[in-house]
Amino acid sequence: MRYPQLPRVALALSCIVFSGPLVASTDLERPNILFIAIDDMNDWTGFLGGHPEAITPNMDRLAARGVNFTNAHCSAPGCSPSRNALLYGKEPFNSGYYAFYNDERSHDAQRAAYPSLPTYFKENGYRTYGAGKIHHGTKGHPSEWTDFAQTAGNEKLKVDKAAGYAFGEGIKMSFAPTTNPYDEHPDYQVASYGMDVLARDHDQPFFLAVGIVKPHLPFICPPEFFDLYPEDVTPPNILPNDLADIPAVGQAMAKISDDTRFTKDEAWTRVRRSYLACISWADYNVGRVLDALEASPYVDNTIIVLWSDHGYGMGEKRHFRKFALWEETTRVPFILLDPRQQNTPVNRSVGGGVSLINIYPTLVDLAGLDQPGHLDGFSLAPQLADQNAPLAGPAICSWGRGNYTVRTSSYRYTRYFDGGEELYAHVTDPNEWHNLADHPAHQGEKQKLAAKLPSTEAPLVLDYITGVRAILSADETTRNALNERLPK
Ligand SMILES: [Ca+2]
Ligand SMILES: [Ca+2]
Repeated sequence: MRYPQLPRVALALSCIVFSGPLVASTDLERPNILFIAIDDMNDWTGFLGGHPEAITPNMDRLAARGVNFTNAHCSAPGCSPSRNALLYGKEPFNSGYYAFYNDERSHDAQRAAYPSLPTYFKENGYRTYGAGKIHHGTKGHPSEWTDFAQTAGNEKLKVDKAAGYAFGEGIKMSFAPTTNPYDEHPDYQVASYGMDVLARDHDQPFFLAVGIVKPHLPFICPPEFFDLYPEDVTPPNILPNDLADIPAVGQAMAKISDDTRFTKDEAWTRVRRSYLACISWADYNVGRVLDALEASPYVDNTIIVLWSDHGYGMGEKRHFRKFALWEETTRVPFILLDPRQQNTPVNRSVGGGVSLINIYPTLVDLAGLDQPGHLDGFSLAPQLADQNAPLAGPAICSWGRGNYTVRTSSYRYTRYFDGGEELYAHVTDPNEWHNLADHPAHQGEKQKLAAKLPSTEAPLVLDYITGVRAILSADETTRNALNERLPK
């Protein structure tokens, strides 16, 4: 599908033919990196197939050309811990950054301990450019960036409330079309900055980070993107009593008050349609950057990585948003493309459980740099060469200290800090409806998966602990009980 009513959408990326001899990377100029971060995008994309009506032609084309990691998962289902893990290359259970850290001091502490991904490239001869949401927050730190663009926030945006839905008065919980011109939207500006950098002459390799913020709340974007979708978008598959077999900590993560307000307002369909519209808006802006790369002299020597910091619940298990350890919230879009690879077939995908923690070592590897000693994860270069190459480790996701889930090609196993467990067999139960943790026939598999969970845990770094609060949001009795058992 395309965006027929939009002025400029066609992408010729799928038509590009890469030609030339196969040359070892050490013989080439170092590759540039185009690093596209997306915020809160779950699998409701064409290339992941999580929603039948999702319209994402630009990312779909990128996925078809590169390697589509169809079973990719964040290190933590929250912006701050997910991005900290990815950008510093340390799992939360090794860094202690399990939770939300808005305070700049936490970055100072991490920077002192190990170089971030852009810092490492900068220290190794790259010019680093960024805009939008790369770390949690939209300010760039001078130690990391050659240049970091300041772009707009949501403050200028106006919404057509009559054409959508809003919960409360503020803009944060708005689900409606905007009335502003495109260029007043943050993501349009972020993409424009990326296009500008790609139009320049570069005499050094570059690392360009483009941080798209939609589909993060508020679910607002130009009306043309709402018009792509029917009023009655298809709801996800939901089992009414799905939460019943989930242990207490998991139930608390569901935050069913979020579900209740939309149910009461009969707003779920509008919320989901707005989310899909924002996904297409994000895709449109990603497409503008990909167009610019394709039109540049750098197209044959620029590695592209596209990822989202975590997934999103849309009413499954009575859960909305992130902050939980289920498939909807941990699974993310993740695409890698190395254009230096020759004669590779299109539509390659890797179905094994893969973590975003691997992005740092992978980019370092593909750029031919030395691996920093502090990194968790491993390079996915073997999977780029051969989609069936075995993976060197599992995908682990943490939410708060002591709560972990592991995802393999066919199972998810979760264990909470109080010992509560979930086990899902994805081959027969892709919606994770039936918790098999206590089922006698699955104890062997459960033990094997449990052995993959972290055997040591860094102490929780305490300064701003939204992550811990998130598991304290059930009813008061549960909350008090959980509070007693929280890791100190
Ligand atoms: Ca996020
Ligand atoms: Ca269930």
